[in-house]
Amino acid sequence: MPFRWNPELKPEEITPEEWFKQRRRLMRSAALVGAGAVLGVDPLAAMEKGGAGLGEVRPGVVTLNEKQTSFQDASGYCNFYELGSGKEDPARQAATLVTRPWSVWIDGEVGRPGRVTLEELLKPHPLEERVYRMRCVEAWSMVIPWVGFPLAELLKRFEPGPKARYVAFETVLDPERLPGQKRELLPWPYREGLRLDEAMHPLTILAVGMYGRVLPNQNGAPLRLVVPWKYGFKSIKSIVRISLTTEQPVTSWNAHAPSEYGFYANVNPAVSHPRWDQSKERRIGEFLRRDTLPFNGYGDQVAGLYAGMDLTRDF
Ligand SMILES: Nc1nc2c(c(=O)[nH]1)N[C@H]1C(S)=C(S)[C@@H](COP(=O)(O)O)O[C@H]1N2
Ligand SMILES: [Mo]
Repeated sequence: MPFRWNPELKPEEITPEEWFKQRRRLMRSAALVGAGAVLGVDPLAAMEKGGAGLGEVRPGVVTLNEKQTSFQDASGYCNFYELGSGKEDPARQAATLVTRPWSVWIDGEVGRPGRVTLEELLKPHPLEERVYRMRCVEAWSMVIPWVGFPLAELLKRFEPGPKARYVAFETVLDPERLPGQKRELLPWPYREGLRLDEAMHPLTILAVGMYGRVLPNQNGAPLRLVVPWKYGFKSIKSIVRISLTTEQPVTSWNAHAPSEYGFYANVNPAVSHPRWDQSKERRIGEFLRRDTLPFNGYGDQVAGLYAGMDLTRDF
């Protein structure tokens, strides 16, 4: 059963334009008084106000000595089919995605299933910055400083049961907020899945921000997955449901075109895609293409998860 947006969760009496104005005000006062003083140290408070900042963000354990993609490119060149299939559509249509109030269902094989508000979900988890390489199956890549926390920490809180083997994720299903869902581009809601050990891997994070600020809607606000050794489509946006399952979950791209998009979707220069060469990539903002690395360069950390598997078959 797909998770339908529950209309009983009354949106606050606040329109996207008001959000925007409020945010501008906040940014202006932040510039005058100093960000710390205005935004405070509570990331939730800052987010609730629609603030541009996230409050306190720790430097992450994972960083990269590579040039970061500009914020403008990372927030302007997006894949988010629910907000249009062109790369610039999501940024243009971002305001239709109202992200407050927001809650997430955690269900399936967990000891403590239930619905939690975004605020409750984030409260126990300190935010940190992680600079990750991201590689889209369309052969472009970016380097993005995400702000988030390990998915493993969240899953542990809800106590995965002994039968849990996979984690399934769903994006909000609401054609008013995500008008692309009025067209049959993909089976909606957008769904993704990971094996439990992939989900628990310390590189796998849930992001609520990037470049030190709250995630722009087009990048998957208010909560998205980031799995840096897999093709971009695994990093599902605007999550409203996380289910622990025994069976391998259905994923939207795999259901749409199984010969093109596998369940694993590990970045692999040796396995070609019918439409895009996976051996090279164009880093957004650069001219010359560069070689794509196995597991997107994270092989030392993650290759062990796939020991004994044939990755040309389980692509
Ligand atoms: N819900 C949802 N999540 C999604 C997508 C989408 O269309 N819908 N696109 C995916 C793809 S193909 C990529 S490459 C990344 C892009 O993330 P970005 O736009 O923040 O760079 O988001 C992924 N997550
Ligand atoms: Mo992608």
